[in-house]
Amino acid sequence: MTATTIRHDWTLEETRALFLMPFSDLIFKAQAIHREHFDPNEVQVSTLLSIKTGACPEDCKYCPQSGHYNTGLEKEKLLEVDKVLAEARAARDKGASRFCMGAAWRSPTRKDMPYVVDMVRQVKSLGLETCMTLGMLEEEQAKELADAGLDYYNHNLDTSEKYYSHIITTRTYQDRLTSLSNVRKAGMKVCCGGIMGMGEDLDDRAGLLMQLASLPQHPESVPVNMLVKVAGTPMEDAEDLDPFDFVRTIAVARIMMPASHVRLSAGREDMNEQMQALCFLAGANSIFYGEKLLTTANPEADRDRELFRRLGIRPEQRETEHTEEEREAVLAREVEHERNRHLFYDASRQSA
Ligand code: SAM
Ligand code: DTB
Ligand code: SF4
Repeated sequence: MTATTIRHDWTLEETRALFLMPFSDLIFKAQAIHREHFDPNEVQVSTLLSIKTGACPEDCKYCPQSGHYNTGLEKEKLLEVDKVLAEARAARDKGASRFCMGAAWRSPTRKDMPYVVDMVRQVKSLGLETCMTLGMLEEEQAKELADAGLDYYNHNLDTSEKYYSHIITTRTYQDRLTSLSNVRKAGMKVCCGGIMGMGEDLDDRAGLLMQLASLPQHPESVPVNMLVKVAGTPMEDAEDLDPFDFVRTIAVARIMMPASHVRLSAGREDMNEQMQALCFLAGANSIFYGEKLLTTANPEADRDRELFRRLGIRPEQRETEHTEEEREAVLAREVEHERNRHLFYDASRQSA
């Protein structure tokens, strides 16, 4: 069987027509395309950590971390690298292949950069794939992160261009596209998707997927989030989206971006197992694993392990599986790095 061609020229009419297909036909089509590109019984597993929580200057109406709303969230400073490393090790030992670090920033400042660059280097040296989501990025910043070994950068478009101003006013759609382009220019992989259930209509869901599929290169990872309604945000009473419309969004994403990982992202805590199984059937092949997303709850790891067992799903192995020799080299690099860090800190203490 020849694999479906990767297209970048989907029209709104074509995308809308996919959304309007009879449900069974849509799922069948998505699953058939899924099987051309992926093992249908493998799901990629990432773990998330909030490295800087709350007090964000942006006004994203869905977000518990925006400083514009009172959500009762305890704000935190940028975590120390050692704490991040301990969490990354624990995630790796529980089976995550990618570690995603998120900060409640509009964009990283000049002062923040050396810290996050150090984090990338050290998390990477554990043999994990690395991902960060730090807000908007300048070209130079993207390059610095790429040079440190950052594999993925997450920056979502969130919704259609048409609906965007109902959700965020402190930065534009174009700002987001520019950051995405900077990430690509620096040679990193792109993780970009959106949120469903924010009061958008079918054309907005279609418009978002069309934007993503018309990027010069499809994002390697497409997170499809179901809105987590957090008390205190303007979206706390948003009307529930029909769960089948969420599944349809996953199926259409799979059809339009056949070679990308589609992530069943936020919102799983409020979904039953049958709904999650439908999402996998529609072509989702990535999840966040671990009890917490950034600030809100995610299913317990045990529950996910049990779900995978019941569905016969295996966690996807890291893209670059390490041989014993490579693992030793990674370990040696880690030890060397630790040693250098201590020498550096000892020296700076002596000169202080
Ligand atoms: N501040 C950075 C930014 O906005 O790019 C990074 C962190 S931000 C929390 C990452 C993404 O989380 C957002 O783009 C949004 O898609 C998702 N998100 C935030 N709050 C959410 C919620 N309540 N429900 C679902 N997704 C949410
Ligand atoms: C994405 O699309 N979803 C994740 C990740 N990228 C960074 C974040 C979801 C956050 C949900 C709300 C919270 O836990 O604060
Ligand atoms: Fe800030 Fe990101 Fe939340 Fe928007 S989504 S308020 S930029 S943390």
